[in-house]
Amino acid sequence: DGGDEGDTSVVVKTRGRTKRPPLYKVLLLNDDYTPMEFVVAVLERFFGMNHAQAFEVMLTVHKKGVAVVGVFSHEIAETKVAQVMDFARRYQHPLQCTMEKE
Ligand code: NFA
Repeated sequence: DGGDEGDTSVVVKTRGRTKRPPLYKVLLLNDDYTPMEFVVAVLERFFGMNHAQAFEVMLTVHKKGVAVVGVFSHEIAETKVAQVMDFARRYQHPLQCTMEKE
């Protein structure tokens, strides 16, 4: 009886180093024209901040020129940047949002 069960073996890799995917900072840039309330609305809508947090971060961008508004995977960061840029364009504000590897 040769048996017809076939090979049920499983390949197991024994590698110790697992590379975590890189994270990306999403940055909001100051400009002279975008209304403060619009920036606050952006931070509430796309970055899940409450009004007080959003106002505080908006003021940081206003005073320092730039601030990190979140840290995400590449795909989520790209989506956030696109959402902010689309929203700003729709209301014809020059607000800029970018991402950079952490
Ligand atoms: N500097 C803008 C103003 O005075 C406000 C602003 C804050 C714009 C943060 C962009 C980012 N209306």
